[in-house]
Parts: sequence; C-alpha cells; structure tokens
Amino acid sequence: MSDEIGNGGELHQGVEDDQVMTTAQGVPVSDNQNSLRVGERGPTMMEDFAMREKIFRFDHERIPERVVHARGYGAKGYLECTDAIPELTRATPFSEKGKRTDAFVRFSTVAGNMGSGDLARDVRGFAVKLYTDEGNWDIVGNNIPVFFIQDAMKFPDLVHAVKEEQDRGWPQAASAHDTFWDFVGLMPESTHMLLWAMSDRGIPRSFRFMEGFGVHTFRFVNAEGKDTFVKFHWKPLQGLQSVVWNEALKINGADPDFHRRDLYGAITAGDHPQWELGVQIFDEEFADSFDFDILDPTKIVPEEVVPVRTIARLTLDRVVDNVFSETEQVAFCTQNVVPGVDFTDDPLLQGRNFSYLDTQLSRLGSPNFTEIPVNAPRCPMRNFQRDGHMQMLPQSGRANYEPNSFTGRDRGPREDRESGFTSVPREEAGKVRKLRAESFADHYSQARQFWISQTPVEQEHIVAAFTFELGKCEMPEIRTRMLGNLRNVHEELATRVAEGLGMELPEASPTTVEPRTDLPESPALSILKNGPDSFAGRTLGVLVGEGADAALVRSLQRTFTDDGAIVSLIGPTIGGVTLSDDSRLEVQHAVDGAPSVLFDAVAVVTGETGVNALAERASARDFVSDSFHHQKYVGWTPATQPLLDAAGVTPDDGFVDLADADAQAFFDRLATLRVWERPVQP
Ligand code: HDE
Repeated sequence: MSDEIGNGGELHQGVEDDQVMTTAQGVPVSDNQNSLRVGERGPTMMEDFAMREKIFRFDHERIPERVVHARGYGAKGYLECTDAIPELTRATPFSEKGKRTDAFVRFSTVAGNMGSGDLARDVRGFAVKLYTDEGNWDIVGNNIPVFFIQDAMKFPDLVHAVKEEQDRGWPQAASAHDTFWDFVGLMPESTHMLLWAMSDRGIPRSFRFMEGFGVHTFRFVNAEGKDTFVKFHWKPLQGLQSVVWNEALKINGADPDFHRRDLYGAITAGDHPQWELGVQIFDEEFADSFDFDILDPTKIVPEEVVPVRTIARLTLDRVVDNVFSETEQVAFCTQNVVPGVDFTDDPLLQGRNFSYLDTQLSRLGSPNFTEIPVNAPRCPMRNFQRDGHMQMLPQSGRANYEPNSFTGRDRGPREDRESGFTSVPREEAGKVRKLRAESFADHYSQARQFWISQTPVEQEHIVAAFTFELGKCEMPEIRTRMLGNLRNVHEELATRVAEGLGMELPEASPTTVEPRTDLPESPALSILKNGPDSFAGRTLGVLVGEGADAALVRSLQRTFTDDGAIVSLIGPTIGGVTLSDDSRLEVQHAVDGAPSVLFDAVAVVTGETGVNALAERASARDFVSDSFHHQKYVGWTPATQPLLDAAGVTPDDGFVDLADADAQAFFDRLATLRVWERPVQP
C-alpha cells in the first residue's frame, strides 16, 4: 500500500486481527477515508461497494419516533420481591421473597419531539418491562395516577391538540397554547389530570425523584384462579422533588438533557435509584361501594382509603450500552401481561391494548420486533409464528403448524391448559352501544380533593402554572371557559387564576352531577409532604472565587461526598482557581455555563481577591440571584458580601454562614431542599 494520497485519516498499520474493520458482509476494509476513484481527481466508481454500503446504511439510520413519548431515556436493573404474595397472584416476580426479575425502564415526556428539552411542563412516562419467567410484563405507566380522557376514542384528539399546531409548527413540547386548552376546556373529564399537570408533578427535578403509577385498575389472579383488583404505584426511595417553573425554563436552555444526564450520572456513579413497587388491592365489593368508578382512569383510589402495600423494590443499576438499540427500540405494550395479571374493562386500557402493538409495526417495521434483544423474553419462547421481515430465529424442525403427527424436534410446542395464561372468566352482558357510563360523570370532586391536599406553596405553583399557560392562549373565550371549569374545582383556585390573568370570573360551567365538596385531604397527593429526609443524592454547586478558603472548600467536598451527595465545582473560568493556601483547585464548570438552576443548593466561597471579579460577571450575579429567587439554600461567607450586593440579594435565614456552620451542619440543613418561606414570586 504505497500510493494512498492525502487520505486525511490515521493510517492503520499493524491492526490486530480482531480489530480489522469489515463491511456488513464481513469483508475487510482497506481504506475508510477515500472512495474508489479513477485517477487522482477523477469520478468516483459505483464499483466501490464498501462506500455504497456505508452511505446506504447511513441513509436508513432513522426510524419514526414515537407519536407520543418520543423523548425518553432508558436504564436497566431488576425488581426484587420484598413481600411474596402468592395468595394474590401467581405472577412469578412475587412468588418468593428475594426473587429477582430483570427490568428495563424508559422514562419520557409526552408532547415533545425526540430532540425537545427535558424540562417541559408535561406528564412523564414511567414504563417498566419485566422479563419474568413466564414472559414479558409491561407496566406502561406515568408519573401521574390519572389521565386526561376516559375513552381511547379521544386519544388522537388529545394528542393532536397538545402537539405543535398544524398550521404553524409550534410550540414544541409545550401545552401552553390555544389548541390544547381549547380541547381540555371542552373536555371537563380532563380537569383532574390538569390539576396534576399544572402542579409541580409536571416539572420533576429528575426521573429519580418521581412516583410512577399504573393508572388503570388491573387484576391480580392467583393459582386457584381467584382475582382481585389492583393498582400499581412506584414510590422513589429518593423522595419526591420538583423544580420551580422559572428554573425549568432556564434549565431547558442551560442543559436540555438535564434529566437524562442526571439518571446516567447517578447510575454510573453507583448511586442506583430505587423505587418500591406498591399495590392497592381491593375486591368487587369495594369497587361497588367506592364513590367513583374504578374503571374510570380519571380517578384515583386515595391511599388513605386503600393503603399501598409494598411488595417489591426496583433498582436501576445499569445504563444502556446503546441508546438506539435499547431505549429507542424498546417496545412497550400494555397487552404484555403474564399469568397472574389480567385486564379490566377500563375503556382507555382496552384501547391501549390495541394501540401499542399496532404502533410497533410502523416504528420498528416488522412483527419480528419481539426478537430485538431488548424486547426478547428471557424465558423460552416457542410457537408456530413464522417468517416476516427480519426473522432472526432458526425456526428449525419440520412442522410449522399444529396439530401435527411428528415427534421429537420436528413436532414443535403445544399449549398447556395448566400453566398457560388464562383470562379471568368474567361475566359480560348488555346492549351494544356507543356511550359513556353515568358512573364516569363526576369530573370535579377529585380535582378539588387534589387542590385541598396541597401545601400553600404548592397551591401557589398551581395557580401560577394555570395563569402562565392560559396567558399563552390568544383566544379569550378559551381562557374564560377554563375559568368556568375551575370554579367547579374550587372557588379560590378560579379566583386566583382569574386575578393572575386580569380577567373577570365567568359563571361556573354547567355540570351533569354536582361536584362533591366533602372529600378529605389526602397527604399522599402532595410532593412537599413526601420529600426526601436528606440531601443525599442531590447536587451542591460550589462557586469558587480566587483566594477561597482552602479548608472550607475541601471540607464541603469531603463532607457532602461522604454523605452521598455530589459536589460540583464552578470557577470564574474552566481553568480553576488558586485557593488561600496557594493550592490550585480544578473545577468542572465555568460559571458562564453553569447557572445555579443546575444544582439543588449552592455555596459561594471566595477570597477577597476573587470576589470583585465575580461581582463583575453577570453570570456570577445571576448565579446568586437565581438561587435566591428559586428559594434555594445558599452557603456563603462574609467575604462574599460584595457579590451579594452586586446581585441585589439580602441574605436571609436560608443563607448559611459557612464561617459559623460547619459543612455537616450545612448538609443537614439542606434536607428540606428549599427555603419555601422566602417571600418571592414563583
Ligand atoms: Fe400511551 N402510547 N396511549 N399512555 N404511552 C404510547 O406507544 C396510547 C396512555 C404511555 O417509553 C405509544 O410505543 C393510547 C396512558 C407511555 O416507549 C402509543 C392511549 C398512559 C408510553 C400510545 C394512551 C400512557 C406511551 C407511542 C389512550 C399512562 C411510552 C409509542 C387509550 C398509563 C412508552 C408507543 C415508551 C406510548 C397510545 C394513553 C403511557 C401511540 C391510544 C393512560 C409511558 O401506542
């Protein structure tokens, strides 16, 4: 090989045999820099199969993104049974304490396209695939326990309404526009879900700090065939945590990958997030006595009415090897259930059971998507389903049908009435009609219950969110209609939103049934009542200026890391700073690229030499003033005062003087995460 001319790439001499690049056909490649050409500057030869194959493969790299939940992030782990429940279900993950079942989880936003920002105000998908001994079981849930609509027939309308408007192509990943609020205003059944979506649940701090819910009522079935109703809950051992809206807007600019980076970072750092899987179990008698229809997915069964029993723990301990192969190609299907789990007649669930399988065909292009490793069961899979695009299995033997009279390996598998999946033999009767059950008619009582269960801070955020979103609607009649609906939820909520919008309160919208006002508060519905009890797993951003007290910086680093938190060091530049003892401190970020919104709490440590340089930087001033306005704790020392002055911030109780308090006391103080009593506008 003497005549490669200007190939612009590294010439690979002496490549080990197992590193030689090949084409997809396995032919060794001699030159991955230049195509085959005639002469030195002549035409390119069609004959260059390696070049054509490479470009052909590239041209077809993309597959359709998900219609909804396009932006998501996956991780792997396992579910461990903590309380065996064979009396309730024969599902194998719960057959004995300590039993482990492999899991794949994909978190997502709903409305945005694949490249949208992580911090959209939106519902989050929480989809879990369990590779059980008896097949794959997918619990395709959300971080909100109810849904916008009661019948699958309305799903395309809902999704069209929330996505970019078709005549202009925006907004991206945002419900704050006319078509969404027009639709939901006309569909009062969405009101309960709107309360959740406008609450801080719509802007979680990260996937690690969210709850998950199966939403629908499902059935558990035991080995004797006895069934009970069940609702699924995922409760994060990390505690619940959200951001404030102004912070969400800024995070989307500073780091649109904030949620995926957080999950990846935690798992690779060995801080494996965990959720308890809990179940609410009830029978037909309870279902009949409950005020709401347990088949209506716009309703919850409050935990105070039916307690959540913990049966297993989910741990995410591995990131994916390849985002496309796993996170993009994973195909969740609500109809993937296993013996021991069964459906109910929830009309939304019934519609989903059609949609998910159907959508995989247009996304993954072949019914053989079940053979892609992330989708393939880990238990044996045998049947007479054959052929199709991209068939990967050997499908050996003679018979491809049954009954057949072959024996041995030619015979193929047979059904088994004992171990096979059996639907609960339930009675169904009635006239065939298109209708909505009367038992689904109350759209406001539980929305009100949600509102009264929130702390005043959370209520303020809900008011602000409705005000912001409706304020983005150009058509006044859409805003007015929503205000009319909100009056049916709670007079105070409607009045405060109307004030925020500067609008008159309209008449309450007509209702078919009188909303109940006697439902009690449910503390389980509040995030702030269910927050973490420690700062562990959270990130402290330390803005360090020239001449900063070396002992203080080191003790913050050591203490927070030892206590399970992450310390991120930020300097005026990425080159780091010189500390008081003349040692050089390396930093991870320059302050221009690391606004305080990326951290759960901050500290500003600088010497007198460095403080003025920081005070002159807009990004350093914003670092402090944003921390203040986002009601975060700030660790500081008196030497920082000129920066605080420049930022227009007067220290309050949430400013912890690190000259007085040691790093451990600061850490302990941060357990409450925010200084909610600091009087600022959200
Ligand atoms: Fe989905 N949904 N959905 N959905 N959904 C999809 O399936 C659909 C609903 C949820 O990370 C799609 O593979 C219909 C409720 C999650 O891959 C699609 C209806 C809940 C994910 C689809 C609903 C969800 C999806 C798009 C009304 C919470 C992402 C791509 C009847 C309980 C899973 C895909 C992942 C994805 C249809 C309502 C959760 C189009 C028709 C309610 C977490 O099939």
